[in-house]
Amino acid sequence: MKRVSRRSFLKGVGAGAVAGSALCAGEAHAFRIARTPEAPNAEREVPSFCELCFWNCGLVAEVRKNRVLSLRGHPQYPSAQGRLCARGNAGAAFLGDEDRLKYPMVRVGERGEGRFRRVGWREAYQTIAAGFAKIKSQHGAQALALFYHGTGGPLLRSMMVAYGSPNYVGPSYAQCKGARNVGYKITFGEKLPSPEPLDFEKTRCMVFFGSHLGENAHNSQVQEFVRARARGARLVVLDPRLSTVAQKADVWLPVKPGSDLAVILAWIHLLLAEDAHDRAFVEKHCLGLEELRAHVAALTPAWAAEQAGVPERDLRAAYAHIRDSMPAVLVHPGRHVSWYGEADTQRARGQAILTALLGAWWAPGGLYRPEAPQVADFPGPDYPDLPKDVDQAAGRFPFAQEVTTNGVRDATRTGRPYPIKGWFVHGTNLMQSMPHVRETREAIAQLDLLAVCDVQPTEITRWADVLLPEDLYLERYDDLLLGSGKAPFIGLRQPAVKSPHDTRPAWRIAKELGTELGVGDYFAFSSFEEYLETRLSGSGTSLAQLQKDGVFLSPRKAPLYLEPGEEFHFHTPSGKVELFSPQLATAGFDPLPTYRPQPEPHPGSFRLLYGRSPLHTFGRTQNNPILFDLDSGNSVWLNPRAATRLGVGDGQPVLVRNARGDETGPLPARVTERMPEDAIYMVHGFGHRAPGLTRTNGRGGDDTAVIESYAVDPISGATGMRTEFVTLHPMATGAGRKT
Ligand SMILES: Nc1nc2c(c(=O)[nH]1)N[C@H]1C(S)=C(S)[C@@H](COP(=O)(O)OP(=O)(O)OC[C@H]3O[C@@H](n4cnc5c(=O)[nH]c(N)nc54)[C@H](O)[C@@H]3O)O[C@H]1N2
Ligand SMILES: Nc1nc2c(c(=O)[nH]1)N[C@H]1C(S)=C(S)[C@@H](COP(=O)(O)OP(=O)(O)OC[C@H]3O[C@@H](n4cnc5c(=O)[nH]c(N)nc54)[C@H](O)[C@@H]3O)O[C@H]1N2
Ligand code: SF4
Ligand SMILES: [Mo]
Repeated sequence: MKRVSRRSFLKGVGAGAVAGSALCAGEAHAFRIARTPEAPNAEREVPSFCELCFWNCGLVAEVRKNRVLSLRGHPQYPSAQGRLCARGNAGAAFLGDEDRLKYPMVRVGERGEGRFRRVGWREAYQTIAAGFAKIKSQHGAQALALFYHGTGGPLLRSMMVAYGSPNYVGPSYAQCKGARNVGYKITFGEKLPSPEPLDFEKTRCMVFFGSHLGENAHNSQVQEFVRARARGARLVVLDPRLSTVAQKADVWLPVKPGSDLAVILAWIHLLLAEDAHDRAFVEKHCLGLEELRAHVAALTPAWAAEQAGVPERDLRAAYAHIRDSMPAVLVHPGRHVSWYGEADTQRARGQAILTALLGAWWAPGGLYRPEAPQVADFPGPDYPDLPKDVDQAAGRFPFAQEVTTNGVRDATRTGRPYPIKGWFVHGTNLMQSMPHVRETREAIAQLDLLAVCDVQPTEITRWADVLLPEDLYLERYDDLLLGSGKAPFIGLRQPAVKSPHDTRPAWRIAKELGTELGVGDYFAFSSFEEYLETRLSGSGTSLAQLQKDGVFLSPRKAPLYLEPGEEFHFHTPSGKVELFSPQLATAGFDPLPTYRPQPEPHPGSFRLLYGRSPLHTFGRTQNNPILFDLDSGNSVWLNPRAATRLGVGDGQPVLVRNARGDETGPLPARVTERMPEDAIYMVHGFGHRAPGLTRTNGRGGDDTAVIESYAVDPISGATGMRTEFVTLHPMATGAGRKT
């Protein structure tokens, strides 16, 4: 086993007894950056924050010369609490990786072929600026779109907005938490921030729908969950798969995929039937109790148990835990919720309504009231009036809070409601993060210009016309981190080391390319230190202080909880918590969440479910030398009876195929009772088809490669992606892997 070999390897390093020749490439690399007892001492410590996922934990880098010796969690950062997760710990291994992007390039071969010529930054900028100017003159600035995900994105967004484009989009909305934010906004008038404002400290009962903590390794959330559980807080988990967190639950409900709402409605039925809901909160703050009561009258536990395929007594036992813990019940709103389309906003509505009835909104042990710190804007000209974005122009997604990646992709493919001809892609690998890869390719084929800014040669970079290499997060400044939570905080990203290559940070690209595009006035700072210092004026801290401390905890202004009886105007049309939603009714949607079962897979096929490895983030860490060494491929989780029917043994290589014939794999079957019979499960992010990622290329399977059917939620615009049915095809054990 890899893990064992690595552990013994590290022990060997400690004893100074490992022969380099005995190591695989990943281990050898790990050795170069591992902190060993013989390693030299650090010359300095640089506080900053992690970018390997968007929890953005504070870190402290131990640095000697131009080398990061180790990373550790920042003790004062609320998101880190003194620790980094495995991914964060391994971050420094990216720095010396020969696979990283090293200089700007322009395409010489066909798009998608990955053949490029090295150029200077000036030529790269001029090529993009000329392409964008041509598109703007022919089609208007709305024909340009920015896809972004990461801390560098907002400055590039300023550049695009200044240039006149309204189409800036991220997969973190439409492929992640969009439907949740819309569901909570419709109900409470507030979307939920990241980190989610979950009061683990005071909770008596936690309820998770999916939310596979421990595999989902959001650092402080995992630590707080562990402390809550150790303190005796109860735990209810709904998940068709026996996830890591489900294994720790008081009650695990192995619901049929997509049936969570039936269970929620039955719990609401019980709360109202027993008159156990928080009457004071509901009377003072909520709209539509009587409509809700009528709506759930027939939705009994027996009905829900049947719909969800779980024992009624377990559903009732879970309810009893919840009721007996009121109001200190933490109903996790979920994060990756783009599962089944419209049902996702409706499920989020169900979770929000349950939270309201429990009196757990802005209440101890439920959801607390988050607060973000205040900083100044950097002064600049007013932004131009923007044309309608593609979704507004098409009159779709009336409740969407952001423009959708899928909306921009559709407009690019079809030219409707208007053509999109240029994309700037920063920090998102659209080939893996958006379902239906063929549609992404069709869209790219319509582009006059595709510029990509990345740090490593992932799939999307192969399609670029111009490829800009960014500094790694340990080498650059970024905009301030405005951390929301119990304690609002300001975090600083600052360089720990200097890039050894011809790479640049996003802020500099925004300023320099912006200048080339004629919008340099928006970036009128002579250094990024000046920009940061200006933004920090009046914030209670300074750049010098942040450079030293890394983080500033600013005092809260509003109380953490809503006081019983306190007047509060919710930001909904009625000013109340809308259990019944008149605005959904007006727009033609169910004003109360209505459960509709998901279709069952055809005989012989499986619903494809997916999730996280604690050792990887999406598709961005598989090639990291240390993380590759620790977890170098995924498997297909499959129920033993299904495996017997197919004649698949544990560990046997299989291909995963959809109805269209798209395939991924081979990857080993993991035959386990932890799966239901009609679904399979894969960790997302493997199965790379990018030769430049020399370690991970071709390893494992890519769920996205076989997700063709996806369900667009007409309310939020998000794409449900657990709607794909696939078949499994065993291969002879030891079959070679496809490249
Ligand atoms: N290590 C690591 N941690 C991460 C990330 C990462 O890439 N790596 N990414 C971060 C990001 S951006 C996000 S959005 C989150 C995503 O992580 P979560 O928000 O936890 O994602 P979910 O989709 O809720 O969880 C996946 C679980 O849902 C279960 N599931 C599938 N279908 C259903 C269903 O119909 N009902 C129920 N109740 N469960 C179902 C699956 O079996 C699986 O256990 O993770 C974050 N944390
Ligand atoms: N099938 C399927 N699709 C999914 C998901 C899933 O579980 N299954 N998860 C969804 C979720 S929850 C989310 S949030 C999205 C995530 O979607 P993405 O954010 O697109 O995630 P990645 O695939 O990791 O792509 C990240 C890209 O950014 C690059 N990168 C990393 N660091 C930097 C940096 O510092 N600067 C720059 N410029 N580039 C950088 C990486 O090399 C990589 O090319 O995917 C969504 N799509
Ligand atoms: S959870 Fe892990 S990968 Fe994410 S920011 Fe924190 S340390 Fe980095
Ligand atoms: Mo996400």
